[in-house]
Amino acid sequence: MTRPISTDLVSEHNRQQETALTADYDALAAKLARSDVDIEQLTQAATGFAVALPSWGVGTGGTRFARFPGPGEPRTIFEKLDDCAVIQQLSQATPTVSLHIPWDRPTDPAELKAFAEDRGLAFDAMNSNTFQDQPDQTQSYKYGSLTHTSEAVREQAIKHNIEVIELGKALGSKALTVWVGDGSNFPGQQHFRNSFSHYLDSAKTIYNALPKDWNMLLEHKMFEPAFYSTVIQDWGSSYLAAKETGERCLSLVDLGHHAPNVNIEMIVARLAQFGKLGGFHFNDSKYGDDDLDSGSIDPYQLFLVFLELVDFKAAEPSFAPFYMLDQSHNVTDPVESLMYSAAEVQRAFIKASLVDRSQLAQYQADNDPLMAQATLKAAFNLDVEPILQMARHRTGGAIDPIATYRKSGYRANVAKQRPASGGSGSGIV
Ligand SMILES: [Mn+2]
Repeated sequence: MTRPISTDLVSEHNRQQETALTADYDALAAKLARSDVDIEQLTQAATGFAVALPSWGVGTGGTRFARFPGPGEPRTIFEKLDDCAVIQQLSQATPTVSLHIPWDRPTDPAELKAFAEDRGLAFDAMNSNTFQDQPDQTQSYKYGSLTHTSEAVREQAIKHNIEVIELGKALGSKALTVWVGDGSNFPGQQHFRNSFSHYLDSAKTIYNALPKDWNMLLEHKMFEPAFYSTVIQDWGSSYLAAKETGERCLSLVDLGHHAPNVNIEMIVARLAQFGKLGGFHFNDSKYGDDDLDSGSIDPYQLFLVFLELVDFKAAEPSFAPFYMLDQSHNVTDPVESLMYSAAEVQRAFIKASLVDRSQLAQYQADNDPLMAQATLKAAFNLDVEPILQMARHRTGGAIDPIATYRKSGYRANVAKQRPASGGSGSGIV
């Protein structure tokens, strides 16, 4: 297997921190044992946790105003996978990559699959793109795609999604994520019911091309690029569309795609309860769809989302949603942001797993709100870093991924090999 970072360097870095880690881990184990919690079970849970990397996330993103590319940006899907391999090697929490077509369209899927496997990577959900025009296409998506008033445009968009499924089959993917920017900027511009009907018809046609062991994930977003109405704007529209489309068609929740202050964890609970929660795009935001790093603004919200996921998984062991990071890195090294974010998502999962469920149920039954929330806070306030560090250490990752990465000089090396170009397909989805 190709290891982008010297394993000697990783081992050496880990050796320097091993004594401190052992002391911290033992202390935490003793603390948890006093509450009858076995630290080893949590470490195993951390080891088994995985979140997919967005291929578009390893390039520098941007805003509507500007993009400031960093050194050594990946220019091809192969270079993107090289960067993803670094993240996986050091973090041990990101074994899969979510591709975006056409940005990542391979000329030879078998070659790409072998290249990924050699770097310890597999492919997660495939993403289609009908929110921008490609040079070779005959119809324009300026006024919509799957919901367009013109049948020819809708057919072109459907055909593209089916092509993405075919590519995904060759790559070993098991899901198609569909997001459309379709909507309107003026009241009266679009007939609400007709556009939604077009969406349902298009989604059903795509669904019929889906292999039996695949899921179709519908991503909703409140606004942008359409600023008055968006066809799949909220979880209600997403749920209705998923329900109408078919059993294996599920809703995907992107944490940034909601109105400010919306109770996202309750949306998660609702969709899960009715069997329609299929996946996540993790990121964080302050004002809108900011695509900031996961857990950077509101780690408590991330924890509360995982509280619902862990609770539902306990009730329905077959529950296995697709987890993906979906962030735009404007001012950081994307490799560092993705390693840090993967750990933040993993941390929220471990903290949610720590909550004393039976105690919480008792406080809920007793109508004791103060102690109910204190039960959540007791888990949230606990520093579980030694668990994450130990999980990485035992699986060949880095105890401190960022420090090890910086020491490796990877970014400076690729900057020499990858002269600045116009930039590859990266940005905000
Ligand atoms: Mn997204």
